Amino acid sequence: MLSSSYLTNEDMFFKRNHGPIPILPDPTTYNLIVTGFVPDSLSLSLDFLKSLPKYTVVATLQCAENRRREMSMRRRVRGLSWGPGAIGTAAWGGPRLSDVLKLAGVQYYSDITTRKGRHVEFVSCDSCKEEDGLPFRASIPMLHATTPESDVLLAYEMNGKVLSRDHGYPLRAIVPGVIGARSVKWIETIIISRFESQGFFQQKDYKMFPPDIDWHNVKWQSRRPLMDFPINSVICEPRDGIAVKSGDMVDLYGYVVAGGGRGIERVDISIDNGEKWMEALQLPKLPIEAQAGYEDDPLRPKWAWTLWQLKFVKVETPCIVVVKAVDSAGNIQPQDVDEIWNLRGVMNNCWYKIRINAPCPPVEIQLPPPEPDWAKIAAENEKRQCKSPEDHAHDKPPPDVLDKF
Ligand SMILES: Nc1nc2c(c(=O)[nH]1)N[C@H]1C(S)=C(S)[C@@H](COP(=O)(O)O)O[C@H]1N2
Ligand SMILES: [Mo]
Repeated sequence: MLSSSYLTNEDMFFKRNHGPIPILPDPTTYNLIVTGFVPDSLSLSLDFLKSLPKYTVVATLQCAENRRREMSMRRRVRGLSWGPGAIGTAAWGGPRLSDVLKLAGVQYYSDITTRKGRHVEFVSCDSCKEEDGLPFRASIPMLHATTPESDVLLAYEMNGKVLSRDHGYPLRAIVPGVIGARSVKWIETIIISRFESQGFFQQKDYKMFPPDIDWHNVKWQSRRPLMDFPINSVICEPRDGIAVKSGDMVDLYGYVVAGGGRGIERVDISIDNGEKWMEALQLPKLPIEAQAGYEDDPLRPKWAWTLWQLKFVKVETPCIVVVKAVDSAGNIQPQDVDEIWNLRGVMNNCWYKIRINAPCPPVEIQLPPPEPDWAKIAAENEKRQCKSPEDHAHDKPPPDVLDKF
């Protein structure tokens, strides 16, 4: 279903909440606080935020836990067992973070003379057990936050509608091209800080360790918080394990996504488990109705996935179908999940495979031999005036037969 429309409907859009959805702030009294190392602290009402220039950015939101299940099948990892559906694409609407920071006197990274404000932290109002009941928080570097081209939004709209409770009403950060954990929902405060967020999800989760590190020897401080998500591609249709007659055609559909605003160079498909490859067709980035605002730039939106297809593919079943993609920086997907296995089960982007089975051969049903109709046989024997078996007991073969032995 994910690959059936470019923008993901809300009812199909994944939700990832580390705590219960908070009681909604009253939109009439809600204020976004901007504070920390800023020349001017701000308190901004929702109406004021809506009066700022509104940008619509089509961006794919992807949890770093997407495809964790496949990683866990190789060697168990802790966490939710996500298939390839912890991803979705929406048109997000709201002011740019860089515009709001400008109002607080933060122009560019280099303008902050003391260089104290190096990170922009978003603080929510939910309550997460990992934070001992405190809110979810995350930060991005100042340069990322103040560069208008990075399209970081304070979104109050999703696919043209008011942001729903599940997705962060009244206001959430959207950090395009970056793992979902930095797109903080239900933002109450933005803190300009010298340090990156010290929150649990920035310091003790959403980091990637080498395959030989496990829970007994993990040193959380030794790794940086994950930001850009990797090049990733998935087959959405057909489903794993369907049965197709050998020599029949199948149509393949899926998504491909690159992190950090990188484009897609190629989507490779194999129907023989990676021996030979064909290139899939990348569908136009956006359906026409969603292209408003992007007419001048055919490469836009760089922040969203591309849907791909490869139709009329003749398969000799059973077979294994594989997809792997290359982004515009030449990054590729690793062949084997072992290369990227990590204890948190994040950033899984290994080759995506499905099996296509041959239909089971038809089973021939063996009917039991029919029971002889003894009454009928007896009646027929009667008609022929055959002797009963007992009557033959003392029969002797005719002499000419005996002679032959
Ligand atoms: N306040 C808050 N923001 C949050 C989270 C959360 O638990 N609390 N989860 C994060 C994670 S891990 C992801 S992947 C995305 C998911 O966004 P969605 O639920 O709108 O799909 O929200 C992020 N923002
Ligand atoms: Mo996430």
